[in-house]
Amino acid sequence: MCPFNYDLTGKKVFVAGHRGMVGSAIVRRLATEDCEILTAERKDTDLLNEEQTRRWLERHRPDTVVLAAAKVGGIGANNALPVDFLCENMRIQLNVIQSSHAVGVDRLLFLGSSCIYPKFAKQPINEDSLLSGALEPTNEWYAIAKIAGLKMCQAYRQQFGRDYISAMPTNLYGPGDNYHPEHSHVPAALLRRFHEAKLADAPSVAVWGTGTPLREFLYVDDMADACVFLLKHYSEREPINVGTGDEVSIGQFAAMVAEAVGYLGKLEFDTSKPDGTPRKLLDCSRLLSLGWKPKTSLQEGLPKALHDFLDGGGRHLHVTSDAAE
Ligand code: GFB
Repeated sequence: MCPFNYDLTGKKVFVAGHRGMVGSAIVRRLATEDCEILTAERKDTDLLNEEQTRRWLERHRPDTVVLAAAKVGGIGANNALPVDFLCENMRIQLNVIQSSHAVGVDRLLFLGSSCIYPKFAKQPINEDSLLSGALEPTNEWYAIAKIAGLKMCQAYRQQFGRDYISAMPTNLYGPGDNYHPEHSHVPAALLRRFHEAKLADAPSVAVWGTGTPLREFLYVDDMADACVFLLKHYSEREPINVGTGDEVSIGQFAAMVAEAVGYLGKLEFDTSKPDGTPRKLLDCSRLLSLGWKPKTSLQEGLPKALHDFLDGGGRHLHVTSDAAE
């Protein structure tokens, strides 16, 4: 159980990236706490702009910052846009973390990604395997930026005593996802593609890669719950993994999505597309030992994600970024 306790009561909590899948889930979750939630609209405050970020933080002076703003996307987007993934993420992190320190924010939660760990890390992946081997090439740009972000948190802790912490989520899915056909992550991509194939009565549908890679999927509202838990109970230099402990092959996952959608055609693996990392199951014993665990199984979460897709219609179809994961 956790000895550290941070009381959110009456605190001003800035959620950077509140329009993204993770940021919006964190706002939903924080709404159940007795705190004041602050958000900044991109049209007024662009977190890629240092001056605008600094001015916003000076004006609002939050007690706590959750950095959920990022350029995100699946394997296709990471491969196609390395400059965007590296530079935009580095810039957002620099602006938000530096300015938070400058205006006196003492507590900040940075959200990274399981792709920070080496491609062939020992499984399940422990936080200590950071920087112990080469990264997966399809997402090394994003991974390098996220590693820099968590290192910034550690550096501000070491040099200025700031209580800046980092959480590393596994692959996320759920309401507010990006349903872009090429740039999304696998859950949103397949929900959309299978739904469209069902409507078109298509005899078969493509699934990228060989179907053999293993992935762990966490429902985004569970991730948001973990973030609030960590804000309240975690105050260490080391990053902390957030996952479910369960993994499925992409082939099994595709079959589950097809079932949730009600698509009865054939799944065809397109091996001209990349598989990415073969396996990345997180070791979440550090988080479990503090007393947190996920609630939503894939069987429960996938229908909710499908509902969001059907409900949102075209709302998300052309969004390419702004959530962290
Ligand atoms: O979700 P995804 O892009 O993330 O792909 P990664 C996961 C697996 O699903 C890969 C396969 O093996 C893909 O080849 N897949 C099958 C598909 N069909 C599709 C499809 O239609 N779209 C997509 N996107 N994948 C990401 C990183 O890697 O993980 C990010 O690129 C981030 O930077 C995220 O770290 C958590 O797990 O491969």
